Amino acid sequence: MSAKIELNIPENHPRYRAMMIRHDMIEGCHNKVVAPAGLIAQGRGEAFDYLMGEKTNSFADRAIKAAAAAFLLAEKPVISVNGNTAQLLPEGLVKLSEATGAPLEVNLFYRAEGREEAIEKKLKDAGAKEIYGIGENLCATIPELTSDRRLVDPRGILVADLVFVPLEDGDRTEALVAMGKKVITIDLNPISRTPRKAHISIIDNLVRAVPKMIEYVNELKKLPKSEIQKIIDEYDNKQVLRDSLLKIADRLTELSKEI
Ligand code: PTJ
Repeated sequence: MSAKIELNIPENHPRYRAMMIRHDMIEGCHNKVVAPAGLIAQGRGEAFDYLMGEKTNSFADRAIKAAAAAFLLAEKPVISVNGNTAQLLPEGLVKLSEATGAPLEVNLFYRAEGREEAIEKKLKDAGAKEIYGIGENLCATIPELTSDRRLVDPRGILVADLVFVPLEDGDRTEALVAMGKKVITIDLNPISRTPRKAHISIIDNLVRAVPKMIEYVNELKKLPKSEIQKIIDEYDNKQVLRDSLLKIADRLTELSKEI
């Protein structure tokens, strides 16, 4: 099967961007960066994005700001990268890593031959210099986990005090929280176990949230530590989750009136 898809989507199509991303993900699947199940995950994300108006809502903005603050106060932050995130926003992940000083660590749920290398190449092409979690460096385990996500880099996730796990499955989030680590996630599905278990849950699309997070990191860097700490102290993750569900409910009510 050819990896190239002939696209004929007019730029004025109302869902042009989402459709281009969809096809880029399919391309990523042919190139082994994205797991086949990653396409299903992308579709689920798209559905929730659609329900929330395909924009960064104020509850997501609050979480993005708190996440930026948490990165700045962490001693050993790490950015966990899976196939979907590597395909969706490789340059964004590299820039976030540079802005925060947090290394990128590849951590996969679906380990298949060639995937690790394909993701490493994707990140290196985007400018990454060092990537954790590759080859022989994948030699530590998280004992609380049984999936392949248990394999980690002893310099990264194993010893991190903060782990950023965008587009994650619930098991590892729970395990990382149980290990005493601060966990930040991005997940468009507020009902999913990951955002319910994480400390900071960004209910937004990765492609919008990460660039915004980089902006906040660069802005907050100029503040004294006490003010950065205040942002975290005042942050309420449960309220963010509630607001995101209410947003979906309100939007459905509005839409029902238009019919
Ligand atoms: O590359 P691997 O092998 O590590 O596998 C990665 C996937 C994503 C396939 C794996 O972690 C998985 O199966 O994840 P889940 O359990 O499907 O969860 C992914 C979550 O991300 C879902 O709740 C989606 O709604 C959400 N999601 C998908 N696309 C986006 C998103 N959230 C934010 N932005 C997106 N673009």
